[in-house]
Amino acid sequence: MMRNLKFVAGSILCASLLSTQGADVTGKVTLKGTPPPEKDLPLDPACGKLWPNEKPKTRFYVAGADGGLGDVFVYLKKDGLKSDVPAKAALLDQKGCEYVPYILGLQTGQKLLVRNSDPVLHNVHATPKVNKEFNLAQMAGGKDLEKTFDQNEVFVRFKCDVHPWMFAYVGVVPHSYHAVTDKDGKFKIEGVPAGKYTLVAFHRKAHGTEDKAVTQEITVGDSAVSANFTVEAAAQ
Ligand SMILES: [Cu+2]
Repeated sequence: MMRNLKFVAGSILCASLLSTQGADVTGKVTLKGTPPPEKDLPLDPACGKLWPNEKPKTRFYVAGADGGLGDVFVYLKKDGLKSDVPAKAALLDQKGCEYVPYILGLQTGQKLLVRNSDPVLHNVHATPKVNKEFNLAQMAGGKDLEKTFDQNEVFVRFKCDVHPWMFAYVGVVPHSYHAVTDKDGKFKIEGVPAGKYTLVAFHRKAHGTEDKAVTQEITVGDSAVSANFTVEAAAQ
């Protein structure tokens, strides 16, 4: 009898968790057209030493073998859509005199750590249009910078004032329903509450500005939703 009661209680708990956890939105972004060839980064000698073999190139279009497009910022848009600020910080690293990742999603109010993993000095310079600008030197081995942004802004550009080829773009949105496509163009946004949303796929180089991003209307229920996009390479 006791065992049955426990089983029933467990089932009810599972059912309630399911209804509040929401569904996943997954999909793939495919590149159409041929982007211009990537250019070598004009590394200085100190940074060049960090790349003894293959030299790094620009990361304007990161396309996978079967046409998947990486570094696309995919996120939900809906008036008033909010979620709890994640306790986990997002990380923007500097490695090999590049920002890693190149495209990063962040929630308003969420902690962003900026790390220097290089044996050289960097100068972390955020150049937002809406949020507050900052410009901070970060020594080799220096401790992580901790920053937050309190306004929505896609994207906040990061540059380095020591190395003029270093850039990163941080998409700041008011909720955690965002993702960046991996090198094969795949994305997954987890735990979306039931409802109707606009799903946005924004590629910095192909679209230029957020208003030119591709979108689709989706309805999320209890089960996973799949949504695919095609992004056309910008005219050369
Ligand atoms: Cu730098």
